Order: sequence, then structure tokens, then C-alpha cells
Amino acid sequence: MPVSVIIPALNEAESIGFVVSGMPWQHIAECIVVDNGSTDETAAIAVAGGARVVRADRGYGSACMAGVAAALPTSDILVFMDGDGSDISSNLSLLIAPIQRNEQDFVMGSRLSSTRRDAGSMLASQVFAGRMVGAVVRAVHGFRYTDMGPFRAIRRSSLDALGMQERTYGWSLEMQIKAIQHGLRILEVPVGYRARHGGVSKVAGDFRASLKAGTRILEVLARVSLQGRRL
Ligand SMILES: Nc1nc2c(ncn2[C@@H]2O[C@H](COP(=O)(O)OP(=O)(O)OP(=O)(O)O)[C@@H](O)[C@H]2O)c(=O)[nH]1
Ligand SMILES: [Mg+2]
Repeated sequence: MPVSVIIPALNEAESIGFVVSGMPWQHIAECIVVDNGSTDETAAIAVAGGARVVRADRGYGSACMAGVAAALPTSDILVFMDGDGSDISSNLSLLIAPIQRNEQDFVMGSRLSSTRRDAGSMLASQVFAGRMVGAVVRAVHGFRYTDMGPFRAIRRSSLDALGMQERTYGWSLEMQIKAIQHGLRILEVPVGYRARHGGVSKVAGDFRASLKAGTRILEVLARVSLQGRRL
């Protein structure tokens, strides 16, 4: 089953070359880097490394959606990962294999395994938020996630059916909740995680951005959950 990898990237010139050149090309049909407003060389470096670059409107969710829209029509599996080098690309096969075997529709990489995650690569607040949101989602929807990590694979037809709307950092959680609501077969697998390769944090390492992202995540939790009840 052909795979498209989609990487939202905003000012990741210091990392994107490392990420694109480290792609497990033997497992994927293409790598799409989605740029919306980088003021550095992110796009040029990504193209030089073999990625296809597409543009998007502002926001993390907008970037992911633009990547989905641009993916080769022949790709049956879409993989999302970050452009800062934190995700371990050799773990990609762990995410896609259960979908290729037709055992799962959505495979989430969970970064909470302390044996795989580098010390200091996640803030305690991120770990806590992942667990808390996971507990609430389980209480409301009956499936337990341990993390809201970016590295994940989903069957394309399943994602299309979810009707994703979120244009912000709430996108990741919207996908997770809607996946439960739509009855997808979901699996979490432990993946590794490192501190970003270089460059500046857009979310976790920036207090105001984290607060904003946290607020969006809570809004998505409330809105998507309530919408699901009305379905
Ligand atoms: N295209 C696009 N990419 C974005 C946007 N905001 C963040 N990103 C990318 O989304 C990914 C996650 O952002 P990070 O800054 O790594 O956030 P984080 O992982 O919470 O923070 P770190 O701990 O520094 O890694 C990175 O690849 C960013 O470049 C955006 O508005 N548009
Ligand atoms: Mg990061």
C-alpha cells in the first residue's frame, strides 16, 4: 500500500534537511513538506532533500489538511510527522505495518515509553497533558490514548470519512476523537522521541504558544465530543 508522509514545517531550516534525508524512502511513495509562511530556507532545503513542498494557510491543522489534499491519489496510507527531527523515522514501519496487514485503520505513535524516549525530549507538562486528555477521552468515548503525539499513520479512506475541520494545533486531538466516534480500528504503538534537531520551538518550548495550544486542545475536546453526541 503506497504511503505519503506529510510534514508540517514552519521555519525548520535547521532540521528539515536532517528529517527529509533520513526518510525511510524504501517504505514511502513521497514526502510532502507543508510550509505556510516560513521566512527561512525550509522550502528550498526540503526540495533539495527530495521532498515535495506545498503551501498552506496559517495554522498547524491547515498545513496538515493541505498535505492531505496534495498527497498522491494512489497513496492509501497517510503518515504525519514533525519537521524538527524529534520523531524517529525508522519507527515509521511500526505505524504502517498494522494498516498494511488490514488489522488497524489508525495507528498512533505514543512517546510515553520512557525506554524509547530521550530524557528531556518532552516537558513534564506535555506528558501530563497527554495523560489527562487521554483519561477524559476514555471517560467520554471509551478508548484510552496515552499521548497526542504528532507521529501517526491513518488509512486515507478513514481520514476522509472523519470530516476534519480544525485548522490549529487542535487537529491532532480532533483526529483521535473522531477516529473513536467513527469506529476506526485504533492502535497505539510506542515510538521513540528526541529533542528537536535544531531551530526554535513553535509550541512546547514557548509559554504563550503552549497556553494557546492548550486552550485550543480543550476547546476541541469539548466541541468534538459534544458534536459526536448529537450525531
Ligand atoms: N506548516 C506549519 N507547520 C507548523 C506550524 N506550527 C508548527 N509547525 C510545525 O509543527 C511541528 C511541531 O512544532 P514544534 O515547534 O516542534 O512543537 P513542539 O514539538 O511542541 O515543540 P519542541 O519541543 O520545540 O519540539 C514542527 O514541524 C513545526 O515546524 C504552522 O503554523 N504551520
Ligand atoms: Mg517538536
